Amino acid sequence: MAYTALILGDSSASREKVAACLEGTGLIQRKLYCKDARRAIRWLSEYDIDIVCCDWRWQAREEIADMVGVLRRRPEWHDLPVLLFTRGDDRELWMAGMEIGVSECLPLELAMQEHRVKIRWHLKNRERIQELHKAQSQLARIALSDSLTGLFNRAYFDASIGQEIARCARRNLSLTLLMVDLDHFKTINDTYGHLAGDRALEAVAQVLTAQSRTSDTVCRFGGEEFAIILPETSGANALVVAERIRKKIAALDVGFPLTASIGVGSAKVTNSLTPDHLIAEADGALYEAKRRGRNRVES
Ligand code: GH3
Ligand code: MG
Ligand code: MG
Ligand code: MG
Repeated sequence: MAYTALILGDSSASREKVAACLEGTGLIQRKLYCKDARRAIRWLSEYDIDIVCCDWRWQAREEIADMVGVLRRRPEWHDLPVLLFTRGDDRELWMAGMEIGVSECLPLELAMQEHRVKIRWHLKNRERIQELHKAQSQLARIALSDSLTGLFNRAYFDASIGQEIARCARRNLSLTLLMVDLDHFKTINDTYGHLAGDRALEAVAQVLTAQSRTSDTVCRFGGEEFAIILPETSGANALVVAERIRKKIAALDVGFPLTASIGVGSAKVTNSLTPDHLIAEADGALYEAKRRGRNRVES
């Protein structure tokens, strides 16, 4: 593996010394140099940097402390190795460095073999942490999505409806919830089989995703019921969206006729609005759509 290092030092002599140290490890392929911490932060956001190496002098401590503080507060840099190179093994200086969040303090004069071992450990450690993060976000995604349709699942819906209500309440906005329920789906399963039913659910999910905005949250609420949260959307605008969805579902070719009924629940959001309130409103409208013959939108 070849890594990129960012070398921070306020004189070219000090930067050269640090560079020579890194050179000797044989691990670093690319080196970027900079003189001040502000530029270091800019370069960290522009380049793919694996390790930061600073020349630590007591005079530069505040600047370095600020930079490390910024790095440790940002998730993307939280685990970035930051090494401080010092002249001699000044334990006081090292403790100060570790206190502000640096990964390791090394004397510039240390034997190259030891530098190499320590630097490699930090680079590998970061890779391990990044792999864990990746696995963690994959698990989170699985936990919150529906495996058949790829839509968000009920758990995600429950978490986000409350958040959306709070957000819209702060800004005094409208919020709409669409409840989409497929018509006579039990008969469809009984007639064409559950696998054909599953394919229909997938096709409907695609319609819902295609017809909604990125700010909308499309969820599989349960079985053959879907919920769409439309933030900052009035009931009148949502009716247009719902009608478009209804038509697109009816126009799908899944091998048999397929229609949906849609209930629209809308509210100008206040702090007293609860998720149950909005769900009950959309459910009531959905019930009305079913009662009036299905393949309809009601609000
Ligand atoms: P209505 O028009 O009143 O909504 O009638 P319906 O038959 O759709 O209503 P009901 O709620 O009685 O039936 C829903 C059916 O959806 C029953 C269940 O077998 C089916 N279903 C739920 N989840 C799935 C699924 O994951 N795959 C398949 N194929 N069918 C499902
Ligand atoms: Mg149902
Ligand atoms: Mg149904
Ligand atoms: Mg039913």
